[in-house]
Amino acid sequence: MQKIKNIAVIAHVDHGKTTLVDQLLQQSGTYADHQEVQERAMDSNDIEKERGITILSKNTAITYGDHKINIIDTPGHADFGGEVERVLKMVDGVLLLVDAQEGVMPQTKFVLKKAIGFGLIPVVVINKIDKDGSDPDRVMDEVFDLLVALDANEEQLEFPVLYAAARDGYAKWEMEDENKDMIPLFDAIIDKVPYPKGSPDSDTQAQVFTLDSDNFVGRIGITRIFNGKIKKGDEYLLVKADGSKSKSRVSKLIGFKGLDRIEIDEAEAGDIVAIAGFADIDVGDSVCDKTNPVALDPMHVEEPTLSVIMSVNNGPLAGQEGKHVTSNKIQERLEKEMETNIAMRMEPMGDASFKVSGRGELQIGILAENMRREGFEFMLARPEVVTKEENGVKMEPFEHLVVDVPEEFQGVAIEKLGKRKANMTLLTPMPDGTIRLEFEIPARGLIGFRNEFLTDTKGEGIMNHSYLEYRAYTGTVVSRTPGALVSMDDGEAVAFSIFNLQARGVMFISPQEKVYSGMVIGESARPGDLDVNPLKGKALTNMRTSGTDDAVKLVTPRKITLESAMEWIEEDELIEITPESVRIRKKSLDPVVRKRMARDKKNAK
Ligand SMILES: Nc1nc2c(ncn2[C@@H]2O[C@H](COP(=O)(O)OP(=O)(O)OP(=O)(O)O)[C@@H](O)[C@H]2O)c(=O)[nH]1
Ligand SMILES: [Mg+2]
Repeated sequence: MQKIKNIAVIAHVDHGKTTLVDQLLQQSGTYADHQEVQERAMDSNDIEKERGITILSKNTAITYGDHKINIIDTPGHADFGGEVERVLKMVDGVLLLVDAQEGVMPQTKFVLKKAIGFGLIPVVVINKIDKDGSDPDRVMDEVFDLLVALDANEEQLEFPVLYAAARDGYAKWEMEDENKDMIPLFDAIIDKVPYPKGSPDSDTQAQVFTLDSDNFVGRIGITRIFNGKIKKGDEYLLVKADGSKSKSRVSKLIGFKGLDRIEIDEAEAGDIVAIAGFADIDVGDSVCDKTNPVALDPMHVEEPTLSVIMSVNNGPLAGQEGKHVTSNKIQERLEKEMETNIAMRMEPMGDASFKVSGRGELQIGILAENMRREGFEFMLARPEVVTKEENGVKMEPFEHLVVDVPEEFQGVAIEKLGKRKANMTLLTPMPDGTIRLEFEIPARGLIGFRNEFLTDTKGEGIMNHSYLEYRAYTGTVVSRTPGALVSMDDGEAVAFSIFNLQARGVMFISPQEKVYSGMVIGESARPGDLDVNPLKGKALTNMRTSGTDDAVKLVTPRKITLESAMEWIEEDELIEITPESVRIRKKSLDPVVRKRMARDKKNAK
């Protein structure tokens, strides 16, 4: 029987997980000599590469001595916490990375809490010790205190600790030790992570934790085998979360080796493999012995906390840029997403609209971004938190928020967050002279906050948050103050009008861009919406947009991205998303209707 170790690498966003996996791959000699490998090799999809973040957890395998180590790299961003939750059940140990300067952050708490809950003993890696501001002793204390706060048992409190600079390729047991290689970390994995339980001689039990597809064999389930064996060509019973069962033959069995996948004939308890041949295989399904099936517990991950209405684009420019624009196409795509993404939900709402729920704006934003890249066109409304009722009390999700600000911005940060119903729990002066403020805040209070915070702190503030728990509803929180500049006509924007409108606020559009009546073309400098005309053209004499002409200087417009729009919009606005454009519009394009609505709202107050 092969000696196997299964580990997941977990941490707050950017603490160096994927970089560490790079080094483990390289230093284990898993790559062939001539193999060219990119930095952060595990971040393989386009959006991951573009943004330098991990979105989907991915697995790889290395050999070290006579051991095989299966490693799952997980995302650190709070919105993808569901990925981490489901992966933790598949491993027997975790490497918990903590940035030697930033220390314990909101998502460190979230992932460690889950790991402790599964009974895992973390191998703590204090990473980035090469950084100037690093303070490994302080960070080590923070990790210990966190484990105590999470009710870790005695065994877990005796967690091993290493100090590392993943980027520079070394890890060591003591700060005084020489900076050499990753061998101490490999040894820690071999010594400290328990071997898989289960037996190859028992009846087969395996569980799917990720889906993949292959052009030749179709759907592939990446599975952890807990008991027994899986053999190519043999028949197994697939048991779904709802208890339904179906028999199929394994048409292809795939093992992992570094970034490669290799066809194998057999795998046994403890290993992680990919199987093909089950047409409707899903995340969470159990693959069982066909005569004596004992299904594993279906996977539970925390429920979504944020939802947004996605609907068919019905604006005047609809259908001009997208390939898939109908309600049917959108529904099909969303249903496909929900099969693999167990942290998200989708519900048709009628009227060609769907409620899509997830962990946060980024998770929903990434789905929307993927869809527009695939040629979809649709609209999104303002994100809303998912409330629920418990014993007759309305509950809403709360987040743990950490902001790091230079001292002079401490006052404004506390004041603004106070208005958003945040409750300060901790204030810590950091070694680099900044102040770390910690809060508990209703998730609602965070919608649209990032922008305001960055402006208030002149771009120097850093904020991080992560899901805490549901608590009693806290009443209204403030939202965006500035109104919108709304176009009152259809056509192409004219430089001269934009030039004149600049005094009224910040523009979102450039000359020649298509606009329509009811489209939001800028942020007003004052509260309350303003209908404006971006088409009023003086003849284009003596005017250029290239900036070479002194006659008209246009300020660069603020770029509207999918995520900045989700942060910015109000309840009566929508984002129009196509493969080529992201526009903001009023829900009601008719100015008369809007006026009436505004008046009714005012009267209601
Ligand atoms: N100074 C320093 N920087 C590091 C070290 N390890 C990683 N980094 C940098 O930290 C940044 C984030 O690294 P990643 O490996 O993408 O971090 P991650 O934890 O995988 O991030 P997510 O998957 O998005 O949560 C990159 O710019 C790395 O080059 C280190 O040891 N020292
Ligand atoms: Mg990563």
